[in-house]
Amino acid sequence: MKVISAMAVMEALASKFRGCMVGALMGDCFGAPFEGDINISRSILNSYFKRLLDPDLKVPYKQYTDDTAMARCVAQSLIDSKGYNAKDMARKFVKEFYAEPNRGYGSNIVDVFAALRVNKFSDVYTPAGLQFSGRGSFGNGGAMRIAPVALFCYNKDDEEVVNTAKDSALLTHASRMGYNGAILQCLAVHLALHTPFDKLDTVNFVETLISKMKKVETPTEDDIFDEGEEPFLYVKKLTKVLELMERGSCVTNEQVGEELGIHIAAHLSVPTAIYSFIRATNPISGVETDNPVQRTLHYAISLGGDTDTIASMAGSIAGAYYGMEKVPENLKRHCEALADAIKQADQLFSLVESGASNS
Ligand code: R7I
Ligand code: MG
Ligand code: MG
Repeated sequence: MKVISAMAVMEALASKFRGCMVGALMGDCFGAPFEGDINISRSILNSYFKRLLDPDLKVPYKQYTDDTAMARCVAQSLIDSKGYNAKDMARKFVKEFYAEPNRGYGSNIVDVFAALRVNKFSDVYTPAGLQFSGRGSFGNGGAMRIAPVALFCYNKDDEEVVNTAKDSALLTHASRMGYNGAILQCLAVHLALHTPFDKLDTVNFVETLISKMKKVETPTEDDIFDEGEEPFLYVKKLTKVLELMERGSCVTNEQVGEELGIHIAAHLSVPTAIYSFIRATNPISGVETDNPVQRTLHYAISLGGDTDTIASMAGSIAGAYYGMEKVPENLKRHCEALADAIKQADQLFSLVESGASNS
């Protein structure tokens, strides 16, 4: 029997932390130029990636957008505070936004930043609650930035993963659809981190997420559902993911768009990102690469719509599962602030390794 040393196990985990942060960054940087496009041809994307992979190519960095700008704040806040600190995280979001407002933020979240600035962080949750006539935003902004929470909570139980994901999302996204999307994305990254490379059973992966989301979405007596809002929305979406998986490689981009969504709403993008990760565990017709991380990004972007966010969320799950070894060197070097993503991944890993994140 092969004996794996404790050191090798820790190295593999550190690689998963890096892969997660870098996968998220790559999805954002490489997906951003296509945001809003519909059904992008696989051959265009083959040329796009082939060009980037050329070791001699010298071009400006692909810039990151709000997805990464906010994920960097989440990571830095967890690192600085050694835990979730609502006021610190909100302050970092607002400072970051006013320093660089042109990163493609959602059109409504900027009102939350303005209100937080006015109330001087005396009440960090109320501004998000007032969005959309008091229902809160269902945008995917809470989910797109959640990967560092999954890393920080590596050793925590589901209840703490869920609570930390929910609280951090509530700073900007008070709608159940918005924060539950963040919870699902966080659970998916967390599960990918805990799944050793080569031990992935894709059906089991989704079924595990379904059983976790069943608990999360069980209504309490205080829950009020708006007209048209379904209970167990994410459980239903994940069940649809299982159905698409059963249909195999004949599922078209149009069908994914219709049945799961490619939209900025969390419920129309988080399940799509999970499906992209799973679909790309096998070769995909027309996608010219043997590398599973690149395949995940390529496939997620090819779906169109909210490409930066869906590719970023899919990339963070893929990176958390495959680890940094599978991230193509010649791709990642084109991302703005790559070194920061690696540094934050290492700092989060150190917190987990030292036990500082357990206090
Ligand atoms: O969720 P959020 O941070 O936006 C993230 C998206 C990502 O794709 C980023 O890459 C960036 O492009 O934006 O920002 P919000 O402003 O809270 O939500 C985004 C959008 O979702 C809003 O501007 C609305 O168009 C829509 N939306 C809603 N529309 C109707 N009713 C969110 N909630 C509602 C709602 O309750
Ligand atoms: Mg963006
Ligand atoms: Mg987006």
